[in-house]
Amino acid sequence: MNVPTGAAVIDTTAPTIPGNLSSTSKTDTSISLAWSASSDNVGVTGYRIYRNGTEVGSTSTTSFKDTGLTANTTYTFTVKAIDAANNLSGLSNSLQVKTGIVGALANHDFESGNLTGWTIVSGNAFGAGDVTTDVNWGWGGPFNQSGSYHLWGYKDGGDSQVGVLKSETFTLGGTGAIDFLIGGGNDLNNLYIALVRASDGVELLKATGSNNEAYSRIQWNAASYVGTSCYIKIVDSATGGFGHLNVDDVNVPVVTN
Ligand SMILES: [Ca+2]
Ligand SMILES: [Ca+2]
Ligand SMILES: [Ca+2]
Repeated sequence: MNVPTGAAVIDTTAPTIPGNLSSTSKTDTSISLAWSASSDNVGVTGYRIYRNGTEVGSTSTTSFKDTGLTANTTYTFTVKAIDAANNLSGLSNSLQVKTGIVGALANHDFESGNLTGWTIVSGNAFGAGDVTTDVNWGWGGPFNQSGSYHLWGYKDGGDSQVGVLKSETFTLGGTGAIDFLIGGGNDLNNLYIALVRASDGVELLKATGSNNEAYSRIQWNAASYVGTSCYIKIVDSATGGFGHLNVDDVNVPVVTN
């Protein structure tokens, strides 16, 4: 290139149009987007993201999370690439995405009278025979369960059984506030309920009982995991005295379409 010394090279060539704009995940209040990179004669410096035609953010990467949205609402997204000389590409493909709504975990209160919505991962500590309407445990009471049915791990098989039960897999929504009733033995290593990240099985939050058959309510702040695919896991690896767990009314804000 023959450029006079001291003269600026003026770049007037815009980047190529970003391709394949798609949604990678969503909650009731956010939508995550991704697209394929643009190219440019000098270099792409970033991307501008438009929601319903209004710019809502920019990024130097090829993904963006739009937040603060309204549940159950359809939004239209487009993206443009930009270079160092502020040349803007044309608009990407237009993508319509509807935010989710927040619902309850399937059979979160065991009011079906069985383990519908839950999966026995291993063992027999938790079975349909443990879902009971009992209000007393035989030598005392009451449990103070929610509604009629609850999961009394001792009911069918006593303390000696071990096993693992899990809920459906869900995307955590709302504010990430989770609460549930728990009773039974106190052993955080062997008797616990956990919020588990589905992608790698990591237990994000855990709680155990307090050596009391009656229920206590536990509250978790899982705000930092909103948008994450998770499930609830209930574990009994204990076989001795108070080697069981009781669970009911597992309130989780779950994103549904
Ligand atoms: Ca350029
Ligand atoms: Ca119940
Ligand atoms: Ca047990």
